[in-house]
Amino acid sequence: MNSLDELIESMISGNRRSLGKIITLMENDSSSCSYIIPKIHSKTGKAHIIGITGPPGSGKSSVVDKLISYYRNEGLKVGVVAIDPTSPFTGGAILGDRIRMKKHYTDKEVFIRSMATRGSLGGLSEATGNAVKALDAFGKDIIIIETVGAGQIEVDIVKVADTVIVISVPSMGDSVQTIKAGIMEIGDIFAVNKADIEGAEKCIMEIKMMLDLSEKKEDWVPPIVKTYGNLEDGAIELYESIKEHHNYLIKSGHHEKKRVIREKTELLNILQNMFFKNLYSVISEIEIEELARIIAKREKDPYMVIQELMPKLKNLM
Ligand SMILES: Nc1nc2c(ncn2[C@@H]2O[C@H](COP(=O)(O)OP(=O)(O)OP(=O)(O)O)[C@@H](O)[C@H]2O)c(=O)[nH]1
Ligand SMILES: [Mg+2]
Repeated sequence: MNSLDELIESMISGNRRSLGKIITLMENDSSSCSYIIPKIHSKTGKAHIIGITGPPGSGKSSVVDKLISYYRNEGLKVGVVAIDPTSPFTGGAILGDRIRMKKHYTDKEVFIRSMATRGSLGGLSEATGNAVKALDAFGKDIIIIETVGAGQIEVDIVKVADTVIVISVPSMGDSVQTIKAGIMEIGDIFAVNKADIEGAEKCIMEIKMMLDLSEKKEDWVPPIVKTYGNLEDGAIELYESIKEHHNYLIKSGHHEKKRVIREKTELLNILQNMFFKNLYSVISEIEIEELARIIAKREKDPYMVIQELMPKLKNLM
């Protein structure tokens, strides 16, 4: 048994430090995934994965902190993956997570992991997905992903979730416009946080209007709930809605469907990465550049070039 096997086994048997190490390993060295994932895959699939996204400083961590408390009262084990935004407004997000979820950091059944977006762009949704897998295999019942709703990468990240919560806050002028269209579409539940601030009703109305305009994809009507991230019991309605959504997913069969879609995406990603990596083992980048030059000079077209490469490409796998 090698040391990685020992690490995996130690993680599965409940060692938190090993869990942290496994997540780091998969984050920094994607080739380790092809060794780790096969050993943990059969132990995953049990957790309810919740994605929570919204503008910087909208109170995501504060709301997550409240949700953790409700789940812990139920005796459920919770994992959190908080994506540290590169946003200049919230440079100290990791510190923010620590402060906001302070009381849970000492709870052995809560595992909070912050991930930096810096440097790992592109691979971030993959790294998040792998961290979720590790937490799932570790035995977490609830896994929450917190990410700033800023662009396509964030949309990809929360797509891993069974239930997606989109947070907005009042008094941002045209609040809803700040929610990117792509994010609006993936919301299963909309939370208006800082509902103690003036303008909460207006914010709800705006979201409702946006939802009425958007094409309904399922028979689930996304509820819009108020949350108070600064109050002890400020996210009870959200917590209830998450439960309702989970029940809906299971009963309607959408749970299974969503998971198949997710596995399909992952499978295609792995295949794509694999083909690409192997591509450079059968044809060098210099050769590709040379071919590009020929195509640019109109001596050949891309399809002709690929046809000629076929004998080499057959060795790709
Ligand atoms: N008035 C009011 N303040 C709130 C509420 N919820 C959170 N806050 C405050 O808003 C600030 C930001 O809260 P966070 O929970 O760190 O927000 P976040 O969205 O996680 O922030 P980033 O992760 O940095 O994007 C903190 O000062 C909170 O105390 C609320 O319901 N009402
Ligand atoms: Mg936060």
